[in-house]
Amino acid sequence: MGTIETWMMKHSLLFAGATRHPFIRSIRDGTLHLSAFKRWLCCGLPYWMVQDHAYKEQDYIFVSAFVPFVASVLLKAWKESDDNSDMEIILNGLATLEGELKWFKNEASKWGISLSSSVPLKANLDYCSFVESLMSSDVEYTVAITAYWAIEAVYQASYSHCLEEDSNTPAELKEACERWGNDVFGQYCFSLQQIANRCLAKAPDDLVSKAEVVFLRVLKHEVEFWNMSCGGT
Ligand code: HMH
Repeated sequence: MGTIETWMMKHSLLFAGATRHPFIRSIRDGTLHLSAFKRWLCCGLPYWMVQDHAYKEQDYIFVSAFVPFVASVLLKAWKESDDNSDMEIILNGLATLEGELKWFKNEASKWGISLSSSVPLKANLDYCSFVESLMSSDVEYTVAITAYWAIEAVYQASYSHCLEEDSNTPAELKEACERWGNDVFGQYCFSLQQIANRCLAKAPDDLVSKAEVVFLRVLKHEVEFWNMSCGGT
């Protein structure tokens, strides 16, 4: 059993808190208010895509902070990894994010979302600052790859839950759920988990502890992101 699996057992309640949030439950049981979905969508939209309309809107920055973060993980893999295939895997993730950005833009127009009327929300800002802090060259590859895995894994586990046989997810939300809930993305998250496990197995105890703290902070930020999507701040 790898370090990640150990943490998943140790922190199973916290992981469930992030992946079985009321927001996700309400998608799954078909009771989500569409305004909440739109809010989530707005919040997930990339910053650069709406610069013309809403230059200072914070709602849109998560994915745009996440893309350079993944690029920073790629850079660290090149410098610090002992396995060449890590770079290919991370590069693949970056390429997928391009499609994600396009999808967000398309969804926004589909749902008639006005990008210029969004309000900056604190939870998103806080999450983005956290992601930005992880881009620093002082953050070790082991810690960064763990964070990358955790950020993706929460979405994968959350949205795949909405696609299970007994779910009642409304047809119009299925496409969104499939973005992160599909098996290929599940496999991708598993490959990130294996990289993280390999790095953690070689890391000294203090670095493993640092990565564990980062994992828990990702869970906390994800919960706050869902809270915000439900109508909080
Ligand atoms: C808030 N967490 C959030 N947004 C995302 N798009 C992901 C994780 C994964 O891509």
